[in-house]
Amino acid sequence: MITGFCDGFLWGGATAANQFEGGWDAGGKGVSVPDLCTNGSMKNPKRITPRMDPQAYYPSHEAADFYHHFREDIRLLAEMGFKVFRLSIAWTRIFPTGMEEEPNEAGLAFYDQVFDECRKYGIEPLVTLSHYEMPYALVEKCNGWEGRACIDYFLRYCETLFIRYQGKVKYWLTFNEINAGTMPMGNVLSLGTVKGYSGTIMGFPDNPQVRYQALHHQFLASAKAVKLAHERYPEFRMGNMICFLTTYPLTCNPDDLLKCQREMQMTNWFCSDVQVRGAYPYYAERYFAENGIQIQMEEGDLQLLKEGCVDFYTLSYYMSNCVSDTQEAEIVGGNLGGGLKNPYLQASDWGWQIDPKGLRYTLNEIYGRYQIPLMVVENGLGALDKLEADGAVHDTYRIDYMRSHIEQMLEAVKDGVDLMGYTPWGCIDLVSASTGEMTKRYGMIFVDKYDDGTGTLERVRKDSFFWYKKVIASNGRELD
Ligand code: BGP
Repeated sequence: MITGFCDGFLWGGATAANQFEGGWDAGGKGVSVPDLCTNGSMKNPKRITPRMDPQAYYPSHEAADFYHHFREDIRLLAEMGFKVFRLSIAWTRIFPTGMEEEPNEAGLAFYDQVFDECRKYGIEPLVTLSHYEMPYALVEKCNGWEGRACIDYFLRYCETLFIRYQGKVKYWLTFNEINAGTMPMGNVLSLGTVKGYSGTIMGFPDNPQVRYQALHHQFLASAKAVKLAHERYPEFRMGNMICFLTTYPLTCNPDDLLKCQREMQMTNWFCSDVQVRGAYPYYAERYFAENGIQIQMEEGDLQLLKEGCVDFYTLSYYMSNCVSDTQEAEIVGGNLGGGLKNPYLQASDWGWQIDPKGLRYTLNEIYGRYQIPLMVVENGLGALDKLEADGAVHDTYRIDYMRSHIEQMLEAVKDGVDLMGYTPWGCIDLVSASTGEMTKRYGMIFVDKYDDGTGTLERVRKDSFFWYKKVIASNGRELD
């Protein structure tokens, strides 16, 4: 029986360009969808504006300013003992409108420096090609991913990155949380199907036909990128990325169980069935028919999906929810979508239900279905941290959260799951994707930056920094 994390387990942390980098117009960078998203909160949802509103505050513009702090930040990650650093490349830094023939050299040079800095400390970069940030010019041109033309624009971008960084990057993820496209929130976050829209990100008039068509184009783009990598760069390892929203039936009434199964299928399994198995799953046909969805395909599309299957499966896991077809229950919030309250679980300050054992269950379910290596590339607790007068941040609640999830990952490993690594979210404080807040902090490193844009941007090691350092040094054996 396996008794611990494998040698070479990839311990690290995760970020995304639009929430972390800042420098939104530096070095020739173009405007992306999140650059037009204002700040918000749980009560006041953030808005997207088709043009910059001089009265509004746009948190991505400076974010945590990794753009100007990357050397210091990577040094701190190295001090924690990181083996891997998950980051995304901003498409608009490389192709400002997404449509140029030639890439922007200043953007490419920036990531050269970042990867060189990682390598200096023996940190393996794990690069997300697209993390919630479509070039806004492509929204205007073809309503984001609804336009089939995006596939070729994206491929040119991927090819440019593969050529440039082939000696520096081995692990790639195609689309962050691609299953966001199965939910209305996906319109703004991942699909860019918001041409001309001005309003809150929740208030967007959803059209499932458009969403699933756009998602089909993302599937093809992902498959093409994977196929290209496999053909030309056999040393690359290509992964998908799913926002895993673990769902339980609220009761043992068979109607609740069937509802739960349907939700698990279309929310969690649908996209990875396409990306791992290379074909639309059987249950999608009925869902499409009953929801008036007809996906337009061209000859060769289905073949391409077969030829672009990923090598490993990655997920974000923060919480679980219940569903019921038979009973009313309190509604709780959550990542991309909420659900019903589980009486056995506690929730975070933002209402996300904390469920470490659900992670063990989830990893077993995924591995049982696909039997390819897995990696948890996001997990963590968004919390209100306090910088004390003595300069410390005592985030014991975060340590408790992480410890309990790592313990359950270890149980999953003992169960026989092939787990490659763990990159908790927002290892350095950054902007929240759902609310645009800075106060919703995930990091083990505090960034002196606040919701109104003030702050010195100074970096401070939290208590969790020292704890996680010990965890990594002991390969997950010392969790106290
Ligand atoms: C995931 C996203 C991340 C990240 C995280 C936490 O859905 O991939 O970009 O932000 O959730 O969510 P939030 O920032 O809304 O707390």
